[in-house]
Amino acid sequence: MKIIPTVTANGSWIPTAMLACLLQTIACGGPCYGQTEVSDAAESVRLSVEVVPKPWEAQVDLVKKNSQRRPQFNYEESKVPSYKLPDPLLSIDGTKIATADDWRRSRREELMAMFRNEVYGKRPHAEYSLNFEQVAERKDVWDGLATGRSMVAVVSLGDQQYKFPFVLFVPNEAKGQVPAIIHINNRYFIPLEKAVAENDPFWPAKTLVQRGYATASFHTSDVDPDKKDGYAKGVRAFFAGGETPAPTAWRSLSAWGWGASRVLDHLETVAAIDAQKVSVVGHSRGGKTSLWAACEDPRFAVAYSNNSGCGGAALSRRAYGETVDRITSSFPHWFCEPFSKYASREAELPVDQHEVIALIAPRAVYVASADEDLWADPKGEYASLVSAAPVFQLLGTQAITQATMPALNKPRVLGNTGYHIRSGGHGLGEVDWNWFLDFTDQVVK
Ligand code: GTR
Repeated sequence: MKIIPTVTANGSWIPTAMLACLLQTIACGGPCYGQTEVSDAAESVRLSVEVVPKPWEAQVDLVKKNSQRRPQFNYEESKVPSYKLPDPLLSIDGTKIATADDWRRSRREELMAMFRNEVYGKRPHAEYSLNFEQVAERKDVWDGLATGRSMVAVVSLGDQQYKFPFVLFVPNEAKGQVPAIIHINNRYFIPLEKAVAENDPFWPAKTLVQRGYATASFHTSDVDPDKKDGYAKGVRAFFAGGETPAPTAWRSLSAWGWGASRVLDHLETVAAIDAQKVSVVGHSRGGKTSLWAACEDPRFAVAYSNNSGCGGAALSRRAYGETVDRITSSFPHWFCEPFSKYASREAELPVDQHEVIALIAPRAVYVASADEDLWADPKGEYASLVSAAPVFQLLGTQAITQATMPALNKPRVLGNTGYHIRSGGHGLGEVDWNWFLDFTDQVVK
């Protein structure tokens, strides 16, 4: 048996005589590679080949439609001006960061300070106590697969309390401790009974348990109302005693991330859960939050940002889809005030969003985009992940470095980074979860 390298398409046996002809006629539509096994006896050829599909590009008609609908925003690749990203491995004073120690000792804090001062705001330093109340428990959900609990986090400052609810499922019959997933629900609160009765695709608790994970979910607005004028009722006002927030004080995205950390505080006390293996997951504004939550809290082992776009995974300097101008005027409660001064002056930002991803390294980060969600700039989300790779590498893990996008519906994973772009629009559903869980299985199980 000889092995002849060749280019071809399916997996069938053909006579060798046909091979040359076949090679001429196959239209690969992109680079192809593979191997052909030639059987001496049968004079036939085993074609075992992989055709590499084309990197993702935005659908032409969608670009047109979006450009017409929102002419003040750019959707055309040819109109993205060139930009230069700040180097995550270059300190403000010009020192090159050459070792993992340099990163940990100085550069990481320098970047954190810039993101706190300019983008997400600074969290308060407050001595508070934290308790968890169990409101309800069901030990036998899904035919005994899991125990479900309805919980309330109680944050106390003196005699004042701030409470927010969350729901937790823990697998019943796991061998050893299980990894867990904290879901930041930016849409609605899913109570225990509802989560048991319906496997909501946005937070498919049953699927996650079936895949061997414990999982908890809370609603963003229960921590800090997702409204321009919601401040007074949220945890930020609670900590500030109702005072007007300083321009650089934390805003809602950071407050929601803080909420995810409080849920993690609880998971650390659950014996069945391995608290070293907890992922934080969010979609859209929740995806912006999950990234920042993992920057602020190094206990998160994995961050998953789904269709997070501007202020999340997407690069601010890449002028495509949603802009700093638009996001800071539509959602002024998400980012601290200085962020808005970079509207139409993104090149002056001292940081860009690839550095949010870099701040999570060497822990795992998975970014997901959607084919029709051009507003979130899939290319900017992918470029951001790739531009963080030097930091993952410096810290001793592999990361995706390929500049070209993967094809539609072809997840790409390398080391502690993963990415996919799936068919369809803005949303978090079964397909995203499945690919994300495949990744998490590899990095934490
Ligand atoms: C959009 C917004 C995005 C994104 C999204 C969401 O309207 O422009 O930045 O976060 O909402 O959270 O659903």
